[in-house]
Amino acid sequence: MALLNILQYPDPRLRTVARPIVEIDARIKTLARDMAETMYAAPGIGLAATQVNVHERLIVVDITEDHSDLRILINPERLEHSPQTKLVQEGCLSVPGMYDEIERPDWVRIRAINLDGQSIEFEAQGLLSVCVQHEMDHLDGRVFVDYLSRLKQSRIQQKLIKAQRQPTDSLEQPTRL
Ligand code: GNR
Ligand code: NI
Repeated sequence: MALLNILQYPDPRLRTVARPIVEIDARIKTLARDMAETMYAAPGIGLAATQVNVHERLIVVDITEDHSDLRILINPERLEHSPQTKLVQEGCLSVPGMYDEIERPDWVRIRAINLDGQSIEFEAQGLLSVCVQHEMDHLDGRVFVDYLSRLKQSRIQQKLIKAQRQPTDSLEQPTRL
């Protein structure tokens, strides 16, 4: 088991579009387990392989507090989504300390492959829906801040670049944009 390094916005590698996984071998199984461990340690409710600089279509999600509903999703696809949208506050492990409301479809129907190579389908709503959509965006090189105004995006970049120079600075307190 290993904790993986998480890329920080605005790292250009977060823009990479991930490739589909064609074989679930030992490397993919180890990656999935290391990603789950990294997500729980952060702590976070989801993690995309893109964030650990592996550009293959794998995400892990667990929105429970007791770590009882880990989903490892390979090549996830959105089959259907509700016409109605919802505004939910999001954050991202690659954009530490920054939170803002993002509008997304309220529910989604997802198809993916699990670690045993089986095709699975499920409907998600609420926080699970938000999280799965947020992770699938990472696989396509998108970060939640892309949905915010240019002004908010430049404020976030300034804060994170400043914090990277002065690691003790400013990220202690959550920033409402
Ligand atoms: O831990 C996370 N919390 C979260 C909260 C609201 C909406 C999305 C998320 S995902 C985030 C972890 C992360 O950055 N995954 O890519
Ligand atoms: Ni994220």
